[in-house]
Amino acid sequence: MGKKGQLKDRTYSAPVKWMRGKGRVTLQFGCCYNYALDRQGNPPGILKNGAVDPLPDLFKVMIRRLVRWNVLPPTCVPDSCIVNIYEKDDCIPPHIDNHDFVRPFCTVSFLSECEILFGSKLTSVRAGEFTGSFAIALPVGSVLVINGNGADVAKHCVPAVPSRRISITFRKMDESKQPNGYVAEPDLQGLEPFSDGADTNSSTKNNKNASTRPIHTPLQRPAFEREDRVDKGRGIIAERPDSRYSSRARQGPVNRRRF
Ligand SMILES: O=C(O)CCC(=O)C(=O)O
Repeated sequence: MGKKGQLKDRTYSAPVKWMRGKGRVTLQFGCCYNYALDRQGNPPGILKNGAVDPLPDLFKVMIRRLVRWNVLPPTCVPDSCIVNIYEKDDCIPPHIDNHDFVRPFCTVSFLSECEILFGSKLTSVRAGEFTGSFAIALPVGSVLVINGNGADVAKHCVPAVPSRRISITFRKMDESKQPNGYVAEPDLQGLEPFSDGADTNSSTKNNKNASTRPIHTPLQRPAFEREDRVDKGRGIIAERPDSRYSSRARQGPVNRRRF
């Protein structure tokens, strides 16, 4: 749809692949932001007037689950996201997510596993390859929550990926940074996390006629609730959907390794 021009101006972006590691395709929903100063002189951050499409319904389903399953707090219900489409050897260079977005935020991984690298100093060793102090695996279907020092002190990057991969990074905008004319999504308001054993679905709580059938049945519980990997000191929480996928978190210098 992006290629066919069926999306708003700033939703789809496909930079020219002028060297290894460059050229990741992105789709932005809810708002458009710059990683760096652009040709029009807009500084890094959320553009006040960038025309993008609203969050697709399926992404709103994911957001509701992220909050109801306690992955993100109800104070940080995402209202925007970026989809990164990496072909083999594409990367995302070291960065700290702009403070136009509140913390925590999270990224969900699809199609293939790769690693994300964290460190206050991430060094480029050659096109698409970096060294840093901490690497964490991002298995298919995993959710990585980034908060605290992991979001604000350490930079992060995804070095050149071994094969096609898609990630969706969900973030909530700082209210003062919302684009002009922004209208909050009505179906993302009033979300509350489930509490164990109770049906705290807000539509059930607020609507006396709503079904009282518990919707938090064992089958619907996410398997990864039992498989969390938490590194709260660094502000990084990784959750994986099941144990089929390997999980590795490395500490200490990661030297001249291809990630
Ligand atoms: O692809 C990823 O998992 C990370 C994406 C990311 O860092 C970003 O969108 O700012």
